[in-house]
Amino acid sequence: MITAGRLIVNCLAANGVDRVYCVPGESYLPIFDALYGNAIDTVVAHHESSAGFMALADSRITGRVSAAFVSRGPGATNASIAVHSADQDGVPFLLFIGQVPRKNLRRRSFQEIDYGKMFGDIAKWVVEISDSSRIPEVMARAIQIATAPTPGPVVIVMPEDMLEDMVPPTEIRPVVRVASAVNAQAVADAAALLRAAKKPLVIAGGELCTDEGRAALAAVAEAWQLPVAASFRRHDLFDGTDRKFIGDLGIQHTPRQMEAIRESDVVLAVGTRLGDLTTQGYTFPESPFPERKLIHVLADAKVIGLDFRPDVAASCDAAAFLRALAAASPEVQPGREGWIDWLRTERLAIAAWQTQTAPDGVVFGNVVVEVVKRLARDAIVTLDAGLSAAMFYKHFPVRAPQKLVASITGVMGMGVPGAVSIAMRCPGRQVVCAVGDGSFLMTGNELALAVERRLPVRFILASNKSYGSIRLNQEREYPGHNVGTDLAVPEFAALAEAFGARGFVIRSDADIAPMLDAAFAVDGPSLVEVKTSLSSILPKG
Ligand SMILES: Cc1ncc(C[n+]2csc(CCOP(=O)(O)OP(=O)(O)O)c2C)c(N)n1
Repeated sequence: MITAGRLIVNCLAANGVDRVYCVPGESYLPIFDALYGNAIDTVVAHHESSAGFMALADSRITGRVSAAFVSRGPGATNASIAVHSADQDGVPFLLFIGQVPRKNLRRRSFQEIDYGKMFGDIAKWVVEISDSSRIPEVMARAIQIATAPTPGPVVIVMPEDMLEDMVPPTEIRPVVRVASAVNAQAVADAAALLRAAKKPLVIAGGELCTDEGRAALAAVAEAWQLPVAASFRRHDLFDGTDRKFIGDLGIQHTPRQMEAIRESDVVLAVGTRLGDLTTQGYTFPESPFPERKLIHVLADAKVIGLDFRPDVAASCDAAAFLRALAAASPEVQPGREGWIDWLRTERLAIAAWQTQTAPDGVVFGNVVVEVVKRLARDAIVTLDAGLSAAMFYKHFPVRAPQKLVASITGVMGMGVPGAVSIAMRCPGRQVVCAVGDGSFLMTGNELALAVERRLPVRFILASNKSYGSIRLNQEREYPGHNVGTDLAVPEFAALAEAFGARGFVIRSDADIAPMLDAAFAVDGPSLVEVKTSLSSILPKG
């Protein structure tokens, strides 16, 4: 016989989980006992939000389910941010929470929360394991639900006394991936619409965030000569230097660019849930009845048709559909070159950068273009929230195998922990993290982990002493009334040194190249603090 805690860990191992993220709590000690001497790598975070963010970033790289363990009450509330992000980003994530002993349940006992109520709106499933004999079944169900389209978070609650139950050492079999067939009629109908299209456009989403998804997207765009937009913040789905790529659909458009995009007569939305930001508040395509032909392909059938009535709809693996479509006798209407060039010109107008100066610090865009020049062909860049991220979305043309990892939901705090877990997952690959001062001060303490594991991550920190993105909106809406957006900050390079990393400071444009070169050459983690201009990002005049 083995403990219930050990059986839970065995279930994870059998399903390919080789690393777990945690902040310890006395409420789940038998789990640690099972992890002791185990091949699973236990990563100890400095805050439960970071443990969750690290797991999410790990999943984004591996495509597999990830797991974090936290304690009840305070630990669970700290971790809730990652559950919300996993839900919005569609990431398969298991959050394990220690719970009060079964005899104390529903008595409002010490640090008790009813997690079904707490996570009811943001998790795909919340389960409290009160009967340890059901662990194999509950774990299989949890992983199946977390990984099924659209992937998302499952919360598993473990009463502490249950973890000590002795149970048989059941041999665990991993969950299976459900195959979904591509419907030949839907492919033929989509092909017919594309053959007649004068101004087609692809909107590609997160379901294509795999090597095979990217390859299928590239193949269909080439075969049919289709311009491609990524859904909100999914820039790394398509070669950013390809003339058919027009960036993401989201919040950074010029009116001229949106005018061009709205000219499209057939939209192939593939692997995307067509959320509010991608669809410009449900106006492109128009909800509920689009003013153009809509082909919607998504594994998650529950989403199709809710907001937009498609002309062709298919619920299947997005990459498989695209492979079939690429082979469905493509024909391209005359004038396609001009359509692609028009869209590309508007994209390049946004992506262009000219060196700027400002009286109150370095203009961050000047640094971004120099960072991009130093990125390796297989670099992985993690972004946090804020204006520093916005500059990378505009000015970093990602090309596979390069990757861009950021929370689609715009949460602050994922950049640093995400970079740390990705560096652990991908030794030998260059990992760069861009982060604002506000976001760094939320979870930047994971620098300690980067130092402990000697991870050569490059942290590029834009310090404008402000919650800059909010300040920008505040200035627009309430000019001069600046309350709540100034930020007290430390000397970040010195802070990095105190953690045991190397710290560098960019105070002027002349520092940019030498400081980046020095930081990129460090054997171990390095942080570049950029004394960033705030005035340059505020509304002019
Ligand atoms: C956890 C969380 N809290 C608050 C927000 C709202 N918010 C979005 S961006 C932002 C400011 C980010 O500041 P900073 O990291 O310094 O970047 P900057 O915008 O100055 O470049 C805030 C407060 C959020 N997205 N996530």
